[in-house]
Amino acid sequence: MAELQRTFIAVKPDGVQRGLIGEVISRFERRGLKLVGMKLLQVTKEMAQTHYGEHKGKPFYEGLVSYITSAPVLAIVLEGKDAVSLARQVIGATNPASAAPGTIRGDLAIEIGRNIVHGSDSPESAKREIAIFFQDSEIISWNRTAESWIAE
Ligand code: DAT
Ligand code: MG
Repeated sequence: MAELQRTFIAVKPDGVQRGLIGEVISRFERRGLKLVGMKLLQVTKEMAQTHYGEHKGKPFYEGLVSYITSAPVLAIVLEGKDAVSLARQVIGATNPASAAPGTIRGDLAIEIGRNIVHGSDSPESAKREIAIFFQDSEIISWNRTAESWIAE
């Protein structure tokens, strides 16, 4: 039985600057994932370092932190059965150059350092990342009347 999960998604500065916010949200909505949290924010260096802590020390780490803090980010929480892996499927492979057509990165990007969108890689990462970006009170539990047409 699929597990009800929440996942953290971010439209990164390149996606915001390129006017792709609507396009990205639309893909998750159309897939059937439910939006339960969303806000535009300027990510601080401290938040970026916490969020990307697992990559500290890697050659791309400093560039990654400066990229993610370079312009506003749209932070999103999605909910649904197996939401974490479903959202990763919608996003596509980390490097857009090898991401499948039909995915966000495969359709809209070409380089790994400008891959438009972040998605949590596990339910544990999702919990950790959501806590960096959202207060509990900013996550809205709501009843979607179309639910039974999306999931049995
Ligand atoms: P993902 O964003 O698909 O979860 P990740 O967690 O491995 O990928 O890496 C986080 C981000 O860091 C990724 O979206 C882009 C950047 N990145 C990862 N590997 C990289 C590399 N080899 N060179 C440059 N940037 C990289
Ligand atoms: Mg990751």
